[in-house]
Amino acid sequence: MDLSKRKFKEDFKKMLTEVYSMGLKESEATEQFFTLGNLIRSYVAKNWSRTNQAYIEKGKKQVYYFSMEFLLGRMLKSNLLNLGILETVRDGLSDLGIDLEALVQIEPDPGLGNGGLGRLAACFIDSMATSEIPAHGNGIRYKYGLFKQKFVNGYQVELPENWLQNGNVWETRKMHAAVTVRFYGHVWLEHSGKGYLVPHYEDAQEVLAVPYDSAVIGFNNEIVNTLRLWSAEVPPQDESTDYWSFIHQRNEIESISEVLYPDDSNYEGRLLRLKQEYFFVSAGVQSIIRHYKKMHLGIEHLAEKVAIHINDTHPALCIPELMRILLDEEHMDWEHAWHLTINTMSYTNHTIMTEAMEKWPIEMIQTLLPRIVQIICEIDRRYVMEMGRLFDTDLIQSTRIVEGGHVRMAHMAIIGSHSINGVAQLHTNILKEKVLHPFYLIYPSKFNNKTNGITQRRWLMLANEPLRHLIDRKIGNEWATMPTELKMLKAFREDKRTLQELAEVKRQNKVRFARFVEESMGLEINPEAIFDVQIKRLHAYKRQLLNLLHILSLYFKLKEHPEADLHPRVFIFGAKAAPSYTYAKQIIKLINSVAELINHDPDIHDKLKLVFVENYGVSLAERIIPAADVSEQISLASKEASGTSNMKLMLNGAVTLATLDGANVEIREHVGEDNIVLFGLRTDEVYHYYKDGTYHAHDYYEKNQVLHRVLNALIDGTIPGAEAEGYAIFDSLVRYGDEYFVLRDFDDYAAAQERIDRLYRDSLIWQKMALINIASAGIFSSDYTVQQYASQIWDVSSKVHRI
Ligand code: GFP
Repeated sequence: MDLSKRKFKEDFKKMLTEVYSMGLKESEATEQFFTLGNLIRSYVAKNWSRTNQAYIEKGKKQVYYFSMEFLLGRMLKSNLLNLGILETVRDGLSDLGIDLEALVQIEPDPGLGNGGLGRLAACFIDSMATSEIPAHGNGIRYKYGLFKQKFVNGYQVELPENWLQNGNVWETRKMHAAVTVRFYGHVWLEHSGKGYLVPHYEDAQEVLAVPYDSAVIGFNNEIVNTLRLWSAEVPPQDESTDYWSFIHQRNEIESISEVLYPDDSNYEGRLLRLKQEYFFVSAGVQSIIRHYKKMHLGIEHLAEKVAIHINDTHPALCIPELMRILLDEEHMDWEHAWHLTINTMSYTNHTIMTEAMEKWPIEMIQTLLPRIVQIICEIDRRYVMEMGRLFDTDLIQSTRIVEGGHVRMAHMAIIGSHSINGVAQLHTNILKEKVLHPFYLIYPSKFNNKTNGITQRRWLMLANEPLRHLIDRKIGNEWATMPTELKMLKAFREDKRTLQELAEVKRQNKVRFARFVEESMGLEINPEAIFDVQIKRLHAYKRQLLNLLHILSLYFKLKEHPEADLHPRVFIFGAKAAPSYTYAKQIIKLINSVAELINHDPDIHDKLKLVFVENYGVSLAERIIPAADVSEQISLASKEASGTSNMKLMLNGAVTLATLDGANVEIREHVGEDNIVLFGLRTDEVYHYYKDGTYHAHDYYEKNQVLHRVLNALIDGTIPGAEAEGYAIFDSLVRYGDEYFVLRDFDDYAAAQERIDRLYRDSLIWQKMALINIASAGIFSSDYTVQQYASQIWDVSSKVHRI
């Protein structure tokens, strides 16, 4: 948008007076932040309503991206950047004596997600608006986001994350668009006499779903899409309502949108999670149908104008819910409704881990959603009957939805959608050939791959301004929307000056991060060291433990040979463990205890440091990634569906140290073998071990001296404070089979780390690798990913840029 600095300053002062009745001098950062937020909203308002109107008037097909998680990060700078006014506002504020960065810190980082899946959804909505795809997010407005992580004595402690305490400046409550969602009670069907059945509900609990909309601003294109998050409230009561029963009901209803991930270690917690899933699905689908009707087309054309995307299985109830509406409210016959539903729905699988494959007990759904259970059972019955004619019984039994008293959500999502995609080529192949092979035999044409992506605007333009400026100087700034233009940087691969400038940018970022670590943790780290980063959810398959065992081996090496020729290293971890995942929490404690040991050992000086940042999330990622030299992507091959921190880190010039897992395989294709450091088992080798059962972790403990020493340290008191954890982890590796082949890959990993050490010593070689990584990262932009979803899955228009 066009905005002069003068006009901005006037608007800002005026808004401050209007909202707070304050002059500039009396105001503090909090008021200034909210003022700026409100001002941005006022700038966006016209384009937002224009975009919505245009979608209806032009009869555009619209996409609704259903996700339990949207891990947005702070939005202030991202909104300013996309509006094209970041520099104007920064300068204008500075004239007024205000530091934009200070206002940025006021905004809470809303943790409405857990890891890669939620952050992917956030990258997608940014890219969809920028690619001019008529697409909206649909999720839950959790009152409390993912817990705030604190380390107490090295243990993870979870504290509530009250992100809404001071209000959310970006959202608008849309009372007029509220809908009712029904739970519990009984339902019976009656013939209407007109050829359809009418459901009657008794004793159902009604919940008011109130949408809160936020603008999703496209980059410099005047498009503003919507992120709609639903909040659960008590419907208006009549005069006879008893006060105490109202309060009781209110608590129960409001708990639906209270927390992300209710405690799933008990029945109530699991029931609540199922409620959440149906709550936002039903509210979303109802509001889509209501909106669709504004186009005045018959319901039979729904799939021509609406695409609903199911992000992982959590929103899979979209399928029976749309069927419910088509059958019970639109009075369609089953065949037509089913055909329409399949054509509307598409589904992404994000993991092959069995624990994440949702299954709900049928009685639980029966109690909570009596009409939905009827529809699910009917979908299942027809599937068995119709497919049973074409395929053998075993195949149909293994793929049906209802089995062993459970509803298998992935099965429902596949059967009820026209498309299922994996999130990296390797992952999609594993789905087709292994995990979902029976479905692939039945529906080969539904399967397709869409490799994940990240938005280069947040992850480079905003997070790493020094690098952004360097790139702009070298190749211009078209990569903001045409990210593969970054490949032009390859022309500078032998240009010493550019490589030195790149080194200087990295150094500045490392100094900045080192300052942050010193201020927040009281720990001094040396910016000349290699900054080696592993940032992701804590999970055994991601193998933070492999990293830690190797750190211990370096520590012992330095203790025994203080003169050992190692380039100084700072190992940086950021990770949260799910509250009920004991093993992951034990690993956190162990990492913290090892950090205590190493960081305070005077023999080690600054040769080795271990930094475990507390409360890792989007804002911390934005600080860490620009400072990273090495990107640890060391999951057991076959287990990480894609990974996205691998893409963010390479885009910022880190060299990837990786197994051939997830999108690492594609990263290797693009950067070439010389610009990535690989190690470890390959997927086929892992499957081979599963088949022949010849992996004996204990042998590695017995025969490998370095490992023996390191593993013993877990149980012989070397690591003070983590005795119980040390034992548990030792047992998991040595006695109970080492599920994720940590010991098997250890030597190869250590050798790869030595290669890193050698490569880093030659600054020009290293910077050349960094440059090639940056230049090759464009293909991993979520702009391209969503453009492929648009054309190949949703059949909607987008502004497509050449790759
Ligand atoms: C999950 C998968 C990742 C994948 C993301 C997004 O994320 O491999 O990149 O979804 O598709 F595991 P996490 O929950 O592991 O963070």
